[in-house]
Amino acid sequence: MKRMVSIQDISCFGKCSLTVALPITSAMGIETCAVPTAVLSTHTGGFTGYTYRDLTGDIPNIASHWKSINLEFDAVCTGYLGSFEQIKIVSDFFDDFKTDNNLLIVDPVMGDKGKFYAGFTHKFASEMRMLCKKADVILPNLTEAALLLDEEYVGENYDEDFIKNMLVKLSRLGSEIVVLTGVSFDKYSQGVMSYNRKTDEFSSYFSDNIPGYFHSTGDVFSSTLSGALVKGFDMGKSIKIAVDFTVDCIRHTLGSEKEHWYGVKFEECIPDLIEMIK
Ligand code: PXL
Repeated sequence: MKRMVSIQDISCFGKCSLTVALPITSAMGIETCAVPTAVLSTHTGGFTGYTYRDLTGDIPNIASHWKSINLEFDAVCTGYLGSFEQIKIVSDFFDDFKTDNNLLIVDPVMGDKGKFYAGFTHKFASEMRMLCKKADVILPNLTEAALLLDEEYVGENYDEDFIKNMLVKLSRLGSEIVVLTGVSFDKYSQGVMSYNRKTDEFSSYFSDNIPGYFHSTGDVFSSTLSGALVKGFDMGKSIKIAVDFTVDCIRHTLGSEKEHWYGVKFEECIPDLIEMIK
């Protein structure tokens, strides 16, 4: 059985981060171990008055206990990190658990639609570059890519050459593979473009562009992609599974966006995911 670690917050209500990663990767048949970076009563995307308990100090203790019982992982995946200080601690966690065969996957969660999520700063973005350097795979959206490269967010004003150039620059941060999400060259389709620095190859996969904003779809995508890679699917197939499942979850939520504005109804789509990985 494959085993991975997911390092991100637990938002008790709101369906993102760990409450998305655990059920999705478990459904894929992977033993997933959680390192919660913070406990929030809800996520920060549209709620006010949420509680926030920082767990930075717990992470090194969890790591040293796990080392003492010789735990090993097929992948270590990171998402929302709650504080600037956590990036360094997660970087030490990578050093503790990197092996010759496992994957370090970083989703540099910082913002979307050209804006930082609540509480994030340019200082955080520059520290995040350091974590991306250690990763095997990074999964930024276009906003996070611009922040990592310290460039202007261009909105929808880009073409394929611009994205390819961005992918190459992102790979120079240090990771072998870059998967850029939320790429759309026309109003009908949206998907991802990726670049492998070792083989110098680009690839892309697009699905239907569904108008609207759906919270936490980045977390659904990154959990599914990480799970598929851990299961042993190649990058192309893993991207296809992750995009198709994310779009499936969005379609399933259409029509109930009013009550379900805070996250997609991924739970009802889990049987489809199990079919996709058969
Ligand atoms: O989905 C990214 C995310 C994760 N965790 C928390 C968030 C967000 C985005 O808003 O607020 C706590």
